[in-house]
Amino acid sequence: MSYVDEVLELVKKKNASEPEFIQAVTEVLNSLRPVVEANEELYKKNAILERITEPDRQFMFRVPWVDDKGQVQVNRGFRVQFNNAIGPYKGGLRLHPSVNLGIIKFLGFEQIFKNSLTSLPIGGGKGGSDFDPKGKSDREIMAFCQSFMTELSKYIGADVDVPAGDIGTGAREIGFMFGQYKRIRGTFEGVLTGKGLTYGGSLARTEATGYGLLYLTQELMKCHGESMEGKTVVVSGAGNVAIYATQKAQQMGAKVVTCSDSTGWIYDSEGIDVALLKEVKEVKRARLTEYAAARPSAEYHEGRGVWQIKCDIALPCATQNELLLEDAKQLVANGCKCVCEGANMPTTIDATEYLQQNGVWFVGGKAANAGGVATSALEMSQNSERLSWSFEEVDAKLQNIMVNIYHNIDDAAKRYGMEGNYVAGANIAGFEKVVNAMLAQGVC
Ligand code: NDP
Ligand code: 2IT
Repeated sequence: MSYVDEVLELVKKKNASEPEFIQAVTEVLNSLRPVVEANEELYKKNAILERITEPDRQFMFRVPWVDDKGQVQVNRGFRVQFNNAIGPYKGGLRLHPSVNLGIIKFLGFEQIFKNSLTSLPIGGGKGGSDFDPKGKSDREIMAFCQSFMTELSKYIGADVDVPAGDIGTGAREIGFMFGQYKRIRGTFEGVLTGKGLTYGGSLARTEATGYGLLYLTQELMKCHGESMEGKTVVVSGAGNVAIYATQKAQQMGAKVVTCSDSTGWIYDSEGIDVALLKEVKEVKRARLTEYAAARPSAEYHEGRGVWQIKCDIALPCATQNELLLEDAKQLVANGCKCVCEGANMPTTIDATEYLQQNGVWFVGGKAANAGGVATSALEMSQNSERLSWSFEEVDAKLQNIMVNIYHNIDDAAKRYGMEGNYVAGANIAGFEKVVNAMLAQGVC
């Protein structure tokens, strides 16, 4: 049995109740086969694959808080510190009822490779809670965030582990958590990214994941002799990533005709009105039915369905496993040329393979959505030098990073005879840097 297969079996056995983690590891290890085969003896002797698939440590803790009725509620908090070979642990905090250890581990594992691809010195980590922010008052959100940070503050620090936003965690939650960290630890430091602009946040961090996704997509199109101008784009999600992906795609001359949330989706034949979407989702925190009610060109549908809309480019920006094999078939049948992932692992493995086999240019989230964490690392740099850069400066760095990521993953795929397989290219390019650092640092 090959070394990759041995470790895959081990991971499946040791983490049998964590399907998303197994899915993420399977995708990565399968695509690393040529690299591992070329270095099998060295990697095996040093247990590189066993070490990279086992978190450095994982914290699980009780998060008690009091709701508006005076009732004590209890949630479960998580932080997984996966690998710090190339820098402090870095990754978001997800607040969603579906959160469990396996989900946080899959996200933390992916973060190792993504963060390596940014070319900046950040390791991989992730955290969150099964807390549901929907329908909670600002006071309840604050009570939860303060309790969550009371425990989390023991394990993080500006040079140790730097959390940020993810699903359900935006500027409001980061603000409450930062305040509590400062109060408990007594230090004003860059312990979180995605902070408000008046207390150490970076310009362009809010926009960075969505904008970065489009900078990479544009470069991919350009390298295939195409442009974004006049293209029809289908986006899923209606949160931070989806909103700024839609905005940038439209600035590039494309027409984005869909968005979706956890209850339904919108088809807007005139193109999504970003200002209205922001008002509905960022200000009112309401459902997409309110978007449809305010916009005559929009149709609202219950459930899921954006992938049935004819498009040139599809950008899944909501959550994991939201683009299935049947959706991939529909996209191919409708002539879709390109799929770039704004979300983490939104496409199932069989759907990914179907898209690749049918000539769709497919870039996975580790490369395509790396602009968010890259800009978080730029926020860390600004905090360290106690300076703030202009929007244009940060945005220019972000563009440069995303264009470089595209060329690095393209080159890595070519080096191993897999031209056009950007999934393999991203996993290989991300892995190479981490493995070199692990080997240099000895057994740890
Ligand atoms: P938000 O919470 O801002 O938005 C998430 C969106 O996805 C919402 O519209 C939400 O619907 C929808 N959604 C969430 N869960 C589900 C579900 N189970 N089924 C259907 N729809 C769902 O999160 P982000 O935009 O920040 O994150 C989106 C994705 O991008 C995630 O995979 C995240 O890990 C990834 N990502 C985020 C980065 C960032 O910087 N924020 C960076 C890199 C990746 P509703 O409005 O009803 O809640
Ligand atoms: O998945 C991700 O890369 C994020 N949620 C952003 C992490 C970060 O530290 O900015």
